[in-house]
Amino acid sequence: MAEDYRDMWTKLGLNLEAHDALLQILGQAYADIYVSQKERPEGMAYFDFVMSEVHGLRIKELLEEKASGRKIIGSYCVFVPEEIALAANATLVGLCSGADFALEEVERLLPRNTCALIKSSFGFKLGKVCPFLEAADMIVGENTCDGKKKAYETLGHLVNNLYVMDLPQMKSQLGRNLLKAEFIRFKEAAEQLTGTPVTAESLRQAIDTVNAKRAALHRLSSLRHADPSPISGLDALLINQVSFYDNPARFTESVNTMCDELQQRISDQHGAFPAQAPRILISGCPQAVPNWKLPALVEKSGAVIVGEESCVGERGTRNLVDNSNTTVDEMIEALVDRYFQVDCAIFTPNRERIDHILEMQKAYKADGVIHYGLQFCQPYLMESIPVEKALEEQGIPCLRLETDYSMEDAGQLETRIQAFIEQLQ
Ligand code: BJ8
Repeated sequence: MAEDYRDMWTKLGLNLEAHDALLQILGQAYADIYVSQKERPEGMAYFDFVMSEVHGLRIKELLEEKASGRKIIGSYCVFVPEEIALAANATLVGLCSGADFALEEVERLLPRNTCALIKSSFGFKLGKVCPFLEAADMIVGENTCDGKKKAYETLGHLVNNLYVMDLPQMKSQLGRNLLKAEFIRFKEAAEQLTGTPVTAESLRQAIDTVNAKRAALHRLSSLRHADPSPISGLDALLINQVSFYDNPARFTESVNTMCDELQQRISDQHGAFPAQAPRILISGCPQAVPNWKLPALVEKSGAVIVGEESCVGERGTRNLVDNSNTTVDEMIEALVDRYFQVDCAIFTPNRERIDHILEMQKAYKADGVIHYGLQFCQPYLMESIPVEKALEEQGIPCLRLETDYSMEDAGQLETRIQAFIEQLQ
């Protein structure tokens, strides 16, 4: 890192030795997986820089925000509305849960058969290696899957200010009412944390900021409809991952600059992969940073990932909030309208998700779909079966994978992925 941040990390209470080890592994993985790619757009330089400074400059910025009176809220789920946090003078950051850490310690607190994402969130806390987590003034958990819901009961003893948001499980009127009540309760909690009331003006501005960020990501997605795709799936995933912790306005500008370049690439027929490369849609569990295992294996096998039906992808970003309202209450309604459409597998029934996968397959002209399920993730593994059936009915090849964050199964996965890709050619 350009500057020495060790003082800052010590003050945050990080375990410097463990943190050094983590950065070392991450730096190496990033060089091997990302920097080694060919035909990368120049605009990726910004995201490379953000990654290289993710525990440095970005944390320094957040601490400066805190010093000026702003608060930091950390979250694990795309149901937590960034708009409300921003309007209450707080910055929302995603707490990445994409790598194994301190597994032995984690498995003293959680059953072994807990998904890697939940274990990772504990590992980062127990190993004291996440400066975002340590810088956060409030951490928001949510009642989504049973694993997360129960794990937060234990996490509450490990972190200072855990706030748990209840979430509906059905897309009914009662479910919608619950989401609205919970958004209002979250607004009050954020206001109490920051001492800043949410006003119609601050909420409207926050809606505009987050809409602009999502619109830039929609633009990026639509450019990936092109054949050849102007950007690799790895790079597009990285941009989606960065969206969870970068400054929203700066991120939006950088994505739009990148999209200008991609537009030019499309006119020049300049792909990240050759035009005949098989096109893959990934669907399933979120791939939080630095979980790059699956896309690295797919793209190494010669296929290009053109879209992600995932919370770190289109499930998390699609739909904007109606910004034509004037009162806080109307704006909360508009937020509920938007967020209630997120088709997480915790909902039952969840036909919308299958329809969205079918829509995405068509729009992105995907030759096949890989369903990515984390081991022990009941909601997504259960849904992978009807997803596969719906795709098969349309004659679309589907490969269902179940994995975790370890590299132990990489060889086996690669063989299955290669066989699947061959079948598409
Ligand atoms: S809206 S997908 S971000 S809950 S992988 S922890 S489901 S056992 S992450 Fe998620 Fe919000 Fe839904 Fe999206 Fe549980 Fe499955 Fe683990 Fe998961």
